[in-house]
Amino acid sequence: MVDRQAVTTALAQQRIELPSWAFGNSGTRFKVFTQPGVPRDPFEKVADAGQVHAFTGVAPSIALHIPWDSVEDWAKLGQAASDAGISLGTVNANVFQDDDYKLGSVTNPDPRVRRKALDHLLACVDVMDQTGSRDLKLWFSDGTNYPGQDDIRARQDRLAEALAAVYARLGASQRLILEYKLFEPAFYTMDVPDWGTAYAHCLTLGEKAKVCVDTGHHAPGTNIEFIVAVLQRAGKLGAFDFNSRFYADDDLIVGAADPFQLFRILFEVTAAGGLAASSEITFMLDQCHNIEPKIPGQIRSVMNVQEATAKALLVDVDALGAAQRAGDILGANAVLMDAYNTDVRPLLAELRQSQGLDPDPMGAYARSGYAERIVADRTGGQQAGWGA
Ligand code: LRH
Ligand code: MN
Ligand code: MN
Repeated sequence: MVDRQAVTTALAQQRIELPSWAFGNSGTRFKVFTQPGVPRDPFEKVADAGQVHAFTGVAPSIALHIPWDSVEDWAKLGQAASDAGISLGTVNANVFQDDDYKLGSVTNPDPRVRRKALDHLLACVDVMDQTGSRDLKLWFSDGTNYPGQDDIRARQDRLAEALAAVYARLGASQRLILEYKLFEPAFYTMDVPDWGTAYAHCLTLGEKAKVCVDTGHHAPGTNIEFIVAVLQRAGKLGAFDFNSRFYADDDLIVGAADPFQLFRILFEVTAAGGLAASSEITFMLDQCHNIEPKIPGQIRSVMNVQEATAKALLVDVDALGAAQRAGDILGANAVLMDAYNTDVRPLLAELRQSQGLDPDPMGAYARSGYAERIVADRTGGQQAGWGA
């Protein structure tokens, strides 16, 4: 039997972190479509993220990307976040937008470039000291395009050296979260292409190093929930970057392309206790809204994660365990599918009402007039970060 009260409590405690870059203009390498009313600076991104939290109640922090979100006075940005009802979250480093990094950042054959990249990563920890952020998320665009271009093992050595230096700089409650990506921008080798490489580095580094699973960073057909289960079992699942993909790193709204996959991932997480208050997993979105409006895009994303989580929590794990022990293949599968096929929207609407929120976050935001206000007040919106 599923304990409905426990499901509601778990859903009420869920925390989803929003990416600052979801609020800025973005696009593909072909075209960035600008939208009226988008933020002109990090303060306005924080304000917009606050709206997503105000209408959903489960998105109380915003991840920053440095230098896209660099400000003179971090305390002032922290204050703006708290005024908007949220806090500053994960710091994402950026060593992928500089001509110097053509042959890599921390894995570059040139020691001068490696030093420059490492200095940026260390500066990001300085930022964390000021923002109070727990996590430093590292994604490296480093890799090679042609066989023989560079020494694969030497690049791993350089990577390990940089990671060790960053790790040594972390405070007692700070963590290093290493993100992997199969391909792009490098096409022959990426230096951190998969969870195995990320895991191996994190294992060497120690307890404060964990892996980030970006759902868009796998080959088509990859069983992501299996990766999640293995990492979580090893105590090495530090964060998710949630998004949807049809082809590659599409960064579409999470749960839009394949809601069943999102359910399967969240079932592994919840079954292993990953939603508990003591859980060390950060549930972050990593998306852009190239053609759809951004704040509603984020609200929809948060709701999609909530719906998949609710379904995952509704799995009758006792019945599932009994069927599994009995070797009842179809029975076990039916238990899982029963939960997936449940319409959880009324349950979530009730939860919101009990929290003093509108049961319909999308409608409530549309009615709030905020979208019209920012269009009137803001001119010359900022690009999300890349391609500018
Ligand atoms: C790389 C990535 C990484 C970056 C973000 C903007 O594809 O997923 O997390 O920081 O996109
Ligand atoms: Mn990512
Ligand atoms: Mn990505």
